[in-house]
Amino acid sequence: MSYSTHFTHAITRCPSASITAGLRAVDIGTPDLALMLAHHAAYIAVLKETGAEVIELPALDAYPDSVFVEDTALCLPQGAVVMRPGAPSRLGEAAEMAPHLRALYGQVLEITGSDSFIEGGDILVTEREILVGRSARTNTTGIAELTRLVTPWGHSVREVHTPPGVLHFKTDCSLLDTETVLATDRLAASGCFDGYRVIPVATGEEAAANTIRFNDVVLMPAGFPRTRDAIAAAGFAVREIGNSECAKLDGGMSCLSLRFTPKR
Ligand code: CIR
Repeated sequence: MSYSTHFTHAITRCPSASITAGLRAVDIGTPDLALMLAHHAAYIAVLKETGAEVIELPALDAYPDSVFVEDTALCLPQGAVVMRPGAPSRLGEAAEMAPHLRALYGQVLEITGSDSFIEGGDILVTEREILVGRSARTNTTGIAELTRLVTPWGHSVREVHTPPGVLHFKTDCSLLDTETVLATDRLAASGCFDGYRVIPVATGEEAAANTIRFNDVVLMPAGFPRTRDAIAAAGFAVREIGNSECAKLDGGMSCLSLRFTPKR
């Protein structure tokens, strides 16, 4: 089974009432907690439908963005690496995640360098390599430290670029199967997916790029019919999830979970 698409476990965290103070590049409105909770529940239900065990962590009021658990860690078959988020208000979220990973994994490493910054949203794991996009949240020092940690596990890391003005590398792409990525034209134009099959996100639907392949389904944000049809036409089972509230905080499908098969 492919470790980049198939998982026995996921970790999520309930959105907190403090989500209204979450980070955002542009203020397009305050997220509605009740609606976000409903979307979050639908998301978790689909993960569970695939047979995975979902560990649902309680809300953390002290961290408005803590629902976006993906940024706190990188989970690989051999172990997990606790990240060092580049957003100062999010640094403490990684330490909150570490004990939950230690309970599941035999090996949990940490990014520790005071100059190292790296968030999970900038990391795309494919079956052959780990792509890490430099961004406003992830720097070369952080990428170099990650590389040192995961090379002994047999992984190769490739540093790539996140398009200017885009929060994370995976804001603009996702892995659909071991050879296929969904990507915006502005990202694919950089050539970073040469050698992969690329399904382009429909023009004007760039916010649909952040999907997740989770076991036999692709979860994608609702409201992007041309991209949905393109993914379905390529043979994937698509499940649409409301994402209007997370989108106000630049969040999408991948941000809401850590997906992995832990090894003891
Ligand atoms: C942030 O700016 O950090 C959050 N409002 C959104 C994080 C989204 N995470 C992700 O794409 N992995």
